[in-house]
Amino acid sequence: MPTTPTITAFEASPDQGEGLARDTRVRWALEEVGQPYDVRLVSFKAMKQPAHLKLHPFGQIPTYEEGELALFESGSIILHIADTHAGLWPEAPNARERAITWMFAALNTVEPPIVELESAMLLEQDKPWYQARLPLIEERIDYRLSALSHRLGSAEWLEGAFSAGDLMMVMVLRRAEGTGLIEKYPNLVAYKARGEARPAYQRAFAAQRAVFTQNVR
Ligand code: GTB
Repeated sequence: MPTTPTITAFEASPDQGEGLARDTRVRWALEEVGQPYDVRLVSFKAMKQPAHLKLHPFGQIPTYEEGELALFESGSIILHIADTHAGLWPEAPNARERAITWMFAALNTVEPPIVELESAMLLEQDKPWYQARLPLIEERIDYRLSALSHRLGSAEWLEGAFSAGDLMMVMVLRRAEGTGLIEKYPNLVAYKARGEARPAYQRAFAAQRAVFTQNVR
């Protein structure tokens, strides 16, 4: 009997159901491959308690448990899901390796300056350097979005067929929504919309959204 995996997600996500926390990308991957899953919701306090720290040394979500296997880091979780199910690696030669490369690019090259911008906007608005620093971060994001836009060109997905690399990249682009930075690149806007239109994404989004709507009184 295959084990149903359990993931963790915020009990009360600060994004109020916008699907920006990193459990959504894991939910999306599970939906793409048709793998049912359970969710354990955790509070910010519980995340820092020993039981959760055993699963996630940095006291964060998401985590992934499947039988004896316990994982943290959304990238490693999605890699595992893609390796153990059909549907997230295209079939062309080297496609798995190319898709993994795009997963790393999303996590390691595109996402960091976007997260830096979020942090600055959230935590540094009252600092004297804020106004001067903002354009510097935006420039770094733009440099990466411009390169991504150039590489994608008029293609539907980054490596032919949809892959875990696209899943990760679309989720990272979502984090820059509303900054005006993606909007400069119509092909990236369309690429993100294509990802969001996938039925598996829609199911994942609805599932994380339900956590928020069911908690709202
Ligand atoms: N590198 C790890 C991964 O990819 O899994 C990063 C995990 C991570 O950042 N987890 C965050 C967390 O648990 C939630 S996703 N934070 C709690 C803590 O550190 O105490 C990041 C996130 C949080 C909230 C929003 N939001 O509200 O818009 C967006 C993204």
